[in-house]
Amino acid sequence: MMKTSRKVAIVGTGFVGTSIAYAMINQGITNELVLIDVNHEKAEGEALDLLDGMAWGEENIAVKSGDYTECADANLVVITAGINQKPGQTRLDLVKTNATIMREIVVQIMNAGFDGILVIASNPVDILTYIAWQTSGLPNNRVIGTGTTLDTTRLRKEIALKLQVDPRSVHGYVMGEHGDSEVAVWSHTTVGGKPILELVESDSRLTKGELTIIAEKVKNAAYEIIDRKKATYYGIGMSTTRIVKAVLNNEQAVLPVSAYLSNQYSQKDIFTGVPSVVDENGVREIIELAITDEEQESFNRSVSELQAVLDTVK
Ligand code: 6V0
Repeated sequence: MMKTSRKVAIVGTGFVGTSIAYAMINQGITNELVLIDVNHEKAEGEALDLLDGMAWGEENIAVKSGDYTECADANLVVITAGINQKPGQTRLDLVKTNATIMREIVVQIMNAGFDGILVIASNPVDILTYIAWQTSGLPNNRVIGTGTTLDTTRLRKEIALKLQVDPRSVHGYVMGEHGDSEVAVWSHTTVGGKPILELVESDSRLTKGELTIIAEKVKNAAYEIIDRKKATYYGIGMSTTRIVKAVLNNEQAVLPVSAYLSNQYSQKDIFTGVPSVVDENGVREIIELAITDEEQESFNRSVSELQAVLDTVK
C-alpha cells in the first residue's frame, strides 16, 4: 500500500520506547522513525540495532536517533521518558520526578516548532498527559495518553482465556485511572455480542464472582510482572502502537485513551481513560456509555484521586 510520508519521534528509548519502536516497525505503520533520549548513545545504539533487521522487515523504514529539532515536521511524537515503577511502588509515586521530566521534554518539542499529535505513555499517565497538554499549549484533542488501553487489552485477554475465544472477539473497557483506582465496566462488556453479565448467569466457564477476581488481576498485572522481570513493556508497546496507527491512518477507531473531559461522565478538567474516537486530529469525541450508578461512583472516585495528585503538580 502506498503511504504518504509519516514521521514519528519517540522520546525516551528505554524498555517502553524501544518496544513501541519495535512494534511499529514490525507493523510497518510509519516510514520515518526518530529516537530521542537524554542518553544519546542509548538512542543511537537502539536505532542501529533496529535498522539491522530492516532487510527482513515489512517495509523499509528510515530509523535514526536525533535531537528535538526532528520534531519540527513529525506527525506524531510519543513520550515514554521518565522513571519507571520499582517493585512495591505505585504509578502515582513517580509523579514529581516524571512531571518535571515531562515539562522539560514538551518545552523542547514545542520550541522545535512541533504541530502534530502528542501521545504520552510515561506514568502516572493520566497526570502526565495533563502536564504535557498544559505545557504544550496544544488543543486538548491533540494530546492523548495511553490511558486504559493496556488495562483493557489485559481484561479482554483474561476473559478470552476463560472462555477460550479470541481476545479480539471480547469487547469492553477499563476506564478511569491507569492504576489502582481503575474501573472495569462490566455493564458494557460483551463476548461475540453477548453481554458478559448475561453470560455469567448461564456459562459454567465463568461465574459472576470470577469477574471481580479478573478485575483485580488486571489491576495488579503490572505489579505481578514487575516483581518478576522489573518492568513491563511489550503490552504497552502494542497498546501505544495501536493508538499511533489509529492516528496515522485516520482510523476513527474507538480506544480507551486518556482524553480530556469537559463534562463527559460528569467530570471536567482532567485527562483519564474513556472510550474515544481516535483519528488524524487525535481525540475526535468521547463515547459516553450509559454506565451503572455503581460504575459511575467508582469512576468518580478514580477521578477524585487523580485530581488530588494533579493538584500537587499542576
Ligand atoms: P526506562 O527503561 O528507564 O526508560 C526511560 C528512558 O527515559 C531512559 O532511556 C532515559 O534515559 C530516558 N529519559 C529520562 N529522562 C529523560 C529526559 N529528560 N529526556 C529524554 N529522555 C529521558 O523506563 P521504561 O521504558 O520501563 O518506562 C518508561 C515510562 O513508561 C515509565 O514512566 C513507566 O512507568 C511508563 N510505563 C507506562 C505504561 C502505560 O501503560 N502507560 C506501561 C508501562 C510503563
